[in-house]
Amino acid sequence: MNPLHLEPTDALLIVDMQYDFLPGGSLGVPNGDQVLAPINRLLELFTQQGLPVYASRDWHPANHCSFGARGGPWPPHCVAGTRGAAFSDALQLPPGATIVSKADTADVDAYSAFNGTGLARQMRARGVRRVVVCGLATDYCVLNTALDARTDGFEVLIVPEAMRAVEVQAGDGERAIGRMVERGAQPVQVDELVGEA
Ligand code: VGL
Ligand code: ZN
Repeated sequence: MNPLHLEPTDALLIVDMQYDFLPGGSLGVPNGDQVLAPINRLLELFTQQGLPVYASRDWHPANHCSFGARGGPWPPHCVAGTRGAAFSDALQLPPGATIVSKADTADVDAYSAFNGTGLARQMRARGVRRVVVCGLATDYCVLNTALDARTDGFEVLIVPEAMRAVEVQAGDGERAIGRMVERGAQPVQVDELVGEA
């Protein structure tokens, strides 16, 4: 395997590891719990290296426009302050992690952690140039987050083993990975990532 050295300008961005997206949650992603172990390995690596960690969360009001009652495509999920909106306790977030709440007003949805959050500005202010993206779900929030990271000028590494897809249609996960790669995101395995050179 090709060792890929982390750099001081790297950041980890964990997308939406919340109970409602895990099996048993109101919008449970199939096998979503399988990403906890690889994400915790990424967390250990980034924390050891003193690199910044960002964790996004879907943080909807109870009357959010993406919910069926308002004509949206999804069951109610990740209502701010509820258990379903909490990060999984199995996710070993370090105390210094930056939490990024998104889609937190009733009439706007945002799949991307960069959409309406000021995240790009925050990252740039911290000197981040490359973002390692993982989490849930590959075909919605991970996809849009990785594409926005590219649009905002960041280099992007994606970690397929550390993401899972909703797959409203079979193949959506693989198609999403293809779209990210097409836009310059580079797939990597956790085992390939090693400490700063
Ligand atoms: C997501 C559907 C609705 C996600 C969020 O985190 O991928 N998917 N809201
Ligand atoms: Zn949502």
